Amino acid sequence: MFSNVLHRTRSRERSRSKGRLALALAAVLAIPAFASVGTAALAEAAAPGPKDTIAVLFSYTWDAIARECTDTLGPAGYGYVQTSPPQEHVKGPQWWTYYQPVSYKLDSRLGTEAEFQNMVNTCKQAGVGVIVDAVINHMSGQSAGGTGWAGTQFQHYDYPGTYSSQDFHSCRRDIANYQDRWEVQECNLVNLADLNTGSTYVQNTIAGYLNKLVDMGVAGFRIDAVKHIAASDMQAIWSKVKNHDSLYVVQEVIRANEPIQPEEYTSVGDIHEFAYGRKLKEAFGGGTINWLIEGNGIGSTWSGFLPQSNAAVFVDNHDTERNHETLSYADGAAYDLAQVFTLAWNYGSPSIHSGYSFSDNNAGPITDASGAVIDPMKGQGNWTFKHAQNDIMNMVGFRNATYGTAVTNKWTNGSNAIAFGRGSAGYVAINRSGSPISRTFTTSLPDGTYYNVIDAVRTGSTWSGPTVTVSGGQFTATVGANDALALHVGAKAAPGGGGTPAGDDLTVYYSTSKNWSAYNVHYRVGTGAWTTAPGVAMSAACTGWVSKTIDSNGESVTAAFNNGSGTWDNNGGQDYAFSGTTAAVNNGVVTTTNPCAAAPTDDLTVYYSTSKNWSAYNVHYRVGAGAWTAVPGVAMSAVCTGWVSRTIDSNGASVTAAFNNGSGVWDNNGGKDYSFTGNTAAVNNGAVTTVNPCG
Ligand code: ARE
Repeated sequence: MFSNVLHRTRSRERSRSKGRLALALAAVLAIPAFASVGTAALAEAAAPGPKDTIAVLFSYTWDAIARECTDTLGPAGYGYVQTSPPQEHVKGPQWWTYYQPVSYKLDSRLGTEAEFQNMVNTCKQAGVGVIVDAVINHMSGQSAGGTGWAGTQFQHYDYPGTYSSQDFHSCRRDIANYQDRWEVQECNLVNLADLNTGSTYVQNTIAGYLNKLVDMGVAGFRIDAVKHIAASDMQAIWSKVKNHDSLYVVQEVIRANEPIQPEEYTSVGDIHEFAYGRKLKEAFGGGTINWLIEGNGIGSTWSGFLPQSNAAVFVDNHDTERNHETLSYADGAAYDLAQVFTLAWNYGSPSIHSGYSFSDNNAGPITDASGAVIDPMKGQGNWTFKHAQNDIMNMVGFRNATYGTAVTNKWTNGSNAIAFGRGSAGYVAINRSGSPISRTFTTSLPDGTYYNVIDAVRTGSTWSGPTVTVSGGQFTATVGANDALALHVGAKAAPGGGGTPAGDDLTVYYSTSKNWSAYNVHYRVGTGAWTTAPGVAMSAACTGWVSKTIDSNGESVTAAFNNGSGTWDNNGGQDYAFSGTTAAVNNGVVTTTNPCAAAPTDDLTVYYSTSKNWSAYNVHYRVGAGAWTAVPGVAMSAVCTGWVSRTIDSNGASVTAAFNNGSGVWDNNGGKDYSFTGNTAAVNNGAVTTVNPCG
């Protein structure tokens, strides 16, 4: 049983803040309410940054999110993953139980605190920040009380150890009239016990919960139901959160013809622009999409849309996929094309919803007998895995490759097909009609062959699949019915694209002295994600060696080798660390020499007669118009009786040279220097031949 006695002493602030009274008054007087909120003491919260896509892994367990960060989200370039609410919640089979907190213990049917911490760490390692869905407006909606997931016994307005009756607003009936600001912010949303967020104790308790998550390393929050928290209260809470300027925040204020508007909350962070998702349903779910990009196109210049700097967007979220306010996974191609559009367009920071299919709006995710959610796996149960769908995943890469560029080269057919570029970095064409469209598209892309990332598949840095060739900025292609085509500079087949090794790649050679039947390299670049074990196959390079070229971008590579059947060489448990462009591993010994280098054919070997009887011979030279060696140049060594030689890496270019004894005695061909081409030059008393004197 819970206790009715005061279980803690503290000072409470019971009165509403003056700001809230002013707001309530403003509402009564029909003054545009957000005009009276005044200046927030807060600096603008962090922008999401160039990797601004959030994967919303709805109802995923912490363990499954950790796995997805490593396997799909990190490699695809998602900047964030949003979790469902992690705190202790009421019990029940419905999905929405975790929107009814009963304590701030990190113990839920999605995982334990230890699993949560592991997820945060793993995602961070994969370059993905964790965003927590924070339910801070209310506690449970259980009029009869109950026992929470982690065993906390509670009553509707009493949560021992966290809140008691005085911590809730006194209205204690449901919101009936959304036109009444006071009612929306002080009465109960669907019977959910409404916290008195004007009280210092409540603010400190909420901030304590958020700060615990910040200490665990989360990157930001989605603030649930913030319309029901006065903006001034939200600002006060946010001012108590550590490092809040470095966190990414997105708030849920559903835009409606009501007094409380999203614009009131911009000082805390971004807000979801619901109008965006509604318009996408109208366009992709209806007949025409051309109007989405005409003029300035959908975004901040449209009336009733948040400014670019505050907008977060989605095609759908977990509420709208159920209430049909937007499209959802159930809309098939219309939905996928809307996701492609959202990732290619430049309005707001996008969230990609990924949950499970359902026919009953209340149906929860698949659980075990205890009610704990079973780790979602691709292809199992009813999970959609939208975040890992090839076109969506590759469009996250498109978005990252085109970040910061303007929309260019717009085209529409006047109804259901559109195309546009993102500066000289990308180009997308979307066909929402029932027939294919063939045409010549004009882009600002550099010439070259590009993968169509809608259909092409990326494995590490290697692409395979359909390509188009851009020439003079144009390409001709057919975009299938209800299909799309997207090109970007990060997925070029040639020249210099992801499909060909670049100058900053690392080629790793591994000796076949172990006689394994297969060789794999399992690796990560810098602090990026590890490949999925066993890693990638190495292929025969030359006798005794296999190799693999890794797109390391000049960064260090950590690696281990294996035979694909569980036999590993991980350098005695330390892994191997490589840098530069070449590494060769043979029985634990690492060198930076290419063991397969063919005998050089474009070098020059210069021979010099020892008839001068110098005690040392040096050649001072330059290749082509390159730099001279430092005086006295490089030493030549005895090669056969009467001759010294030196091989110069001339790459087939001409070499200009002079010889000396290292002590100031020079042979510079009478002041003219010597000039050599080809592979062999021999100098004897001023005479030059191209014959090897050592035969
Ligand atoms: C469930 C039951 C209720 C029951 C309650 C308490 O469905 O019948 O009374 O439990 O026992 C989610 C589910 C709810 C669920 C709740 C608690 O969607 O069904 O209730 O969890 O478990 C308003 C809010 C907005 C809110 C939506 C749903 O302004 O903030 O309603 N959205 C968030 C989340 C939801 C979540 C909650 C808030 C609660 O995204 O998933 O609820 O934490 C107009 C207004 C909008 C209003 C909308 C719908 O458009 O402009 O402001 O949204 O109508 O009423």
